[in-house]
Amino acid sequence: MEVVALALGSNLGNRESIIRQAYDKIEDSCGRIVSESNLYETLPVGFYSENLFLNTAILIETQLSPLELLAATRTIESELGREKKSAGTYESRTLDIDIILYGQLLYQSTELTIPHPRFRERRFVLEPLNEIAPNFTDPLTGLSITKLLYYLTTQENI
Ligand code: PH2
Ligand code: MG
Ligand code: MG
Repeated sequence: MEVVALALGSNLGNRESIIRQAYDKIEDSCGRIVSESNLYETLPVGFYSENLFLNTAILIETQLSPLELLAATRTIESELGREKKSAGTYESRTLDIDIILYGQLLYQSTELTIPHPRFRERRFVLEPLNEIAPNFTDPLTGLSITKLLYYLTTQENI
């Protein structure tokens, strides 16, 4: 059993309802949700859209391996209306579920990197995660979520 941090984002459709439905499906196919952040409304980062995101973070306990978890979350994304993405660029989506941390595991393959390679630069991930797991350690840097958020904030103000 591992404790895993997932980040969810939606900027198309009934965002809150989609996220709540995703929670139900995650409990059915991935594992028990042990904690949920509030919903954060955020501007799209890395691409232009008029549709704001709702972002959240959750902690789950799972028996699934990283690749099994990736497959399960991809299935939930497509069940909740996510369409195949065009290569290379970000676009609006009904639901994105990203695996951020998987216990203290470092994992790399062609399909998946854990910890998520860009989460340390993303306020829309760190802020919700800091609400529910401030002391979760990033195994790559050895820093807590609170410290990563603090460093991101100081960087933004240079
Ligand atoms: N996800 C992205 C790219 N940009 N911006 C916000 N605000 N929230 C997201 O979840 C998000 C994003 C890639 O998955
Ligand atoms: Mg993402
Ligand atoms: Mg994703």
